[in-house]
Amino acid sequence: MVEWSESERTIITSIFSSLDYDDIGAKALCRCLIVYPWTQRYFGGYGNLYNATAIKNNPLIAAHGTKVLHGLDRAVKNMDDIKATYAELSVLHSEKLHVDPDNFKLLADCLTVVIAAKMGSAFTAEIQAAFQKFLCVVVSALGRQYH
Ligand code: HNI
Repeated sequence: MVEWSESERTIITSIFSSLDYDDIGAKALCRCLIVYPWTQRYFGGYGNLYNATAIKNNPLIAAHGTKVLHGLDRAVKNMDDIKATYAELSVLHSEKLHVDPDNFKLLADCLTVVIAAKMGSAFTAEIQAAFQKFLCVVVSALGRQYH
């Protein structure tokens, strides 16, 4: 089981409590689709993804970015059992959506970049370490039901 210090818990909760889900969610998903274009293959029904401008202006992508970020709320609220919290979501991504689990890490890294850009110098090394630890646990939990 993953151990969390009080300071890590405080950092994670405070990042999410002040988060603009629409802005950050859309930016993180857009960045992932632009920087790692092969991730676009899962969004074939989302309309125009022709280039970076099209992706950034696509309202379906923006809405899905918000949804993914809200998916992370569940991990924030259940930090001591992220594995069980994501069991169902992992099955969905594996068996129904057939998302390659390597992509979870790519999206997690895009989210880190977007949050770091937003927070600027407030994104200290300590905050980065806690945030990346959190996302690492999320990525691992989402990949648990793959076999
Ligand atoms: Ni993901 C659906 C959360 C990474 C492709 N995804 C969801 C839903 C949540 C979610 C929540 C909605 C489930 C439902 O409807 O019950 N996804 C997350 C989280 C991460 C993640 C927390 C990682 C941080 N998903 C990814 C990645 C991809 C991805 C990396 C592909 C590159 N997800 C999808 C697709 C759907 C999806 C595709 C279905 C979308 C739809 O329109 O139905």
